Amino acid sequence: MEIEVILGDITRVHADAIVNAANSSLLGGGGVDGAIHRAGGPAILEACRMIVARQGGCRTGEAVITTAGRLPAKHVIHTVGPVWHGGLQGEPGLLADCYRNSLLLAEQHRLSSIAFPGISTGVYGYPPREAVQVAVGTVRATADLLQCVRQVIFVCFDTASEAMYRKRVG
Ligand code: AR6
Repeated sequence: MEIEVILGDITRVHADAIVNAANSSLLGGGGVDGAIHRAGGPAILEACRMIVARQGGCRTGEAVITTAGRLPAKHVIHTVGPVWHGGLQGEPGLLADCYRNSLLLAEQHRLSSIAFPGISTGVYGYPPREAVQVAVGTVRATADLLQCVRQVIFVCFDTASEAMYRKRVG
């Protein structure tokens, strides 16, 4: 599997799926979630509403897939990261679940490329360095289970997190 690190806006990434750092309502919010819904248009929210009607939202650590609307990506995988409460309330395991479940969902849909933002590292307050460790570690640990998914792209929104990812990815 190829792991790539880029600096930029995930809404502009041409991948089979981009991952959204959503909340459990799936009905939008700020940060990367707001940017994805703004750029992708109403089709994404409409698809999220159908999922909410069917299963009542999305729990922390889980992932669901929708259309990407007008985005250059083909699909959006929405996952809900943990809110950081100091690290002793299961946050690392829940963050790892987000990456693993997103990758497995991409695999189920036979997608070959997937782009991740730094889930939980914005308003949810997860310390970036620890989050990078979980992100890269979980992608590597899940690689053996994946046949279709060949390319994972970490999309960094600032140069500080880009440096952290590059150090880990090597
Ligand atoms: N492209 C790539 N990365 C981005 C972009 C972008 N366009 N915009 C922000 N980031 P956050 P969370 C980075 O707060 O912490 C929402 O309201 C940002 O710099 O978007 O998981 C949801 O609805 C940060 O590193 O997500 C939830 O309520 C990372 O994306 C809540 O925020 C994640 O920041 C989720 O909080």
